[in-house]
Formats: sequence, C-alpha cells, structure tokens
Amino acid sequence: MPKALITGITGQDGSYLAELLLKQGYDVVGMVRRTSTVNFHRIAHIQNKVQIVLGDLLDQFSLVHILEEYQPDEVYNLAAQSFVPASWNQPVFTGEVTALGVTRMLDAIRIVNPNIRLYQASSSEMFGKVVEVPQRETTPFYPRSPYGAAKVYGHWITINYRESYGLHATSGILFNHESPRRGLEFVTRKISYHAALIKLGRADELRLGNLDARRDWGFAGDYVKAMWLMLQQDEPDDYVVATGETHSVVEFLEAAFGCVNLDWHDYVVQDPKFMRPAEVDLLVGDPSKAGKKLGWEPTVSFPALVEMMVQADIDLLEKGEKAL
Ligand code: NAP
Ligand code: F7E
Repeated sequence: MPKALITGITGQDGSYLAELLLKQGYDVVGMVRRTSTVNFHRIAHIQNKVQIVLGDLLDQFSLVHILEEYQPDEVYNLAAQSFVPASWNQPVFTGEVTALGVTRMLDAIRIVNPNIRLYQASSSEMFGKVVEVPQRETTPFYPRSPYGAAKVYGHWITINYRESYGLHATSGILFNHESPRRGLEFVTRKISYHAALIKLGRADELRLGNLDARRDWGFAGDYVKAMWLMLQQDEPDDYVVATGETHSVVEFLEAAFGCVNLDWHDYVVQDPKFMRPAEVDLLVGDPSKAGKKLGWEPTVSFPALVEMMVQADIDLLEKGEKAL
C-alpha cells in the first residue's frame, strides 16, 4: 500500500486530496499543527481512515521525525499561510511558513529519504502583474504580495533541490480553485455564503473590495487529481493547472445571485477595507502541458462551480449548521 503524507490536510485541498488518495488505496498520514480548538471539520468524515500526526512547517525537527516515523512514499506539501491579504499583515510569518517551510520540508526529505516524491503547492499568484497572457510554465513571475513572493521562493527552492540533489520534487502552479469547502474569507465563498444568507433573509448586504479583478476559477476536487498525477510521472517537472477561462468578481456575483434569483446590485457595498495595497488584476492559465503530459482536464464549468457553492451554502444554512 503506498503511503502519502499531506501537510495542510485540514485545509480545502488537503481534505479533497485525502479523499482521493484513500480511494486510490493509499495509507494517508495528515500533518496538523496544534490548535486550542479542533479544526477538523473538513476531514471529519474521513478522520477514522487517516492517521493524524502533530507537526508544523515552522518546526524542522517535527518534519524530520514524521518522515522517519511514517516513511511516506509521497509528500504533498499543501500547508501555507494562504490568504493573500493576511500576508501584508504578517509578511514575516508568511515568509517563514509559505517560503522557508518548503525548504524545511525539502531538507527533511533530503536527510531522511531522498527517494520520497514531493509535490509543492505553487500558485498563480506568482504571476501577479502578468507579463504574458495566458500564463504558462515559462511565463516570468511578478508577485504582487508577500504571499506571492513567498510562493516564488518556494517554487524556486523546489527546483533547486531537484537540480542540486536529484529529488523527485514537482511544483504545481495552480490557479484559483474553489469549492463548498473554501474558507469563508476568500471572495468566491464569501459571495456564495452571502447570496445564501441574503436569500434566506439572514443578511441584507455583502461588503467587498475590488470587483474588477479577474481570476481563472476551477473546482478544487479536479485540481487535487492533477497533484496526484504529477507525482506518478517518472520525472519531476512543473505544471500549470487551470481552466483556461477568466471571469471577473462581478461575473461571479452575477452567477451566484442569479442562482437565488436576486440582483447583486441591491446588496453589494464596496468597502475600501477589502482593497489590497497591490492587486493582481488578471489571471488566466494555459493548462495545455498538464493536458498533454498528465491527461488532466477540468470537469466542472464556471456556472456549475458557482451553483455548487451557492447550493451547498443554502443546504448548510437550512440545516442550521455552522459555516466553517
Ligand atoms: P487552506 O485552506 O488555507 O489550507 C492551508 C493549510 O495549511 C491548513 O490545513 C492549515 O492548517 C495549514 N497550515 C498553515 N500554516 C501551517 C504551518 N505552519 N504548519 C502546518 N500546517 C500549516 O489552503 P488551500 O486552499 O487548501 O491551499 C492549499 C495549498 O495550495 C496552499 O499552499 C496554498 O497556498 C496553495 N494554493 C492554493 C490555491 C487555491 O486556489 N486554493 C491556488 C494555488 C495554490 P490550519 O487548519 O491549522 O490553519
Ligand atoms: O481574491 C478580490 C481580490 O482572496 C480574489 C488563494 O487561494 O488564490 C487565492 O488568492 C480576488 C482578488 O483569492 C474581495 O481583490 C474583491 O483580486 O478569493 P481571493 P486570491 O487572492 O486570488 C491564489 C491562486 C492562491 O494561491 C491563494 O492562496 O477577489 N476581492 N473583494 C476580494 N477578495 C477577498 N478575499 N475578499 C473580498 O471582499
């Protein structure tokens, strides 16, 4: 039975990846950091099927010990401080986790077992103020936030360890991917959740920042499949994973409020609090390499993704469950 370690298993992607790997017959080990309250809501349904182990990307020894004890064949490094606005509030912390955390994991692999395959969660935020449209593996980076800069470091140190030590270290440059498990502070989930709240009469406004930004939004369940496919290749490499379509925040609003037969203009208030010091205006990826080499393609369209998220939030609220 192959064994995989997932860092960030309590996050959106970690939960979908754990489900996928369990279905593929993997023994799944999930690294979680210690918190004062349990935050396993995304993996509650599979908690008895995965092994949970305490560790932190800030703590080198915890990584070494986990690799020594569990001897995984594959490591999926999904843990990060992943919220872009928070990276301006906590730039050093973001660098420690999202950038140097990658080096800590690479070094742990190098020391414990250099045959372990690594997936590094790189991001389209590295393209930032884009110098080419659409963005592909060869597009130069121009990060626009401490988060983007940290991801650029993580991306290059992954390539560096691949070239220096021959590690099977692969970097997936994933464009935005969403789901009903997306954190409530990200714009898609904020919109789907508020559309549901407003429809059910439990809120009367939605405060947002820049409505003109454009993103290439796909479904997280599709994107974790690409991560797994990358680690099944003989050679490590870098891959863009995207839908190839771009939509604005306004288009997301139109689709989401359309699902509940409301006009978003009646509820949305622009609030400078949600504007960023520097913005990424346009992202659209070219996933043709992932299509050709991995046989990967997205299965959920933009309207289907929006509808899935809004419907899930309505169901959640109607059941009286707390949104997490
Ligand atoms: P997420 O929901 O924010 O999950 C992040 C995970 O990292 C959580 O499990 C979190 O644990 C964990 N974590 C944070 N700091 C840690 C630390 N110091 N040590 C150990 N674990 C730590 O993120 P996601 O959307 O699933 O994204 C997964 C990865 O892909 C991230 O690296 C993200 O930057 C990257 N990425 C995401 C997207 C996207 O659109 N979703 C696109 C490109 C790249 P807690 O639950 O304890 O907070
Ligand atoms: O913002 C605009 C905002 O926070 C998208 C992370 O997973 O994807 C994610 O980063 C856009 C931005 O995602 C609000 O200005 C308007 O232009 O949902 P977001 P993100 O910053 O693209 C990348 C690929 C990652 O790697 C990251 O980890 O929406 N926007 N009004 C808003 N955004 C938020 N959050 N809240 C608003 O009120």
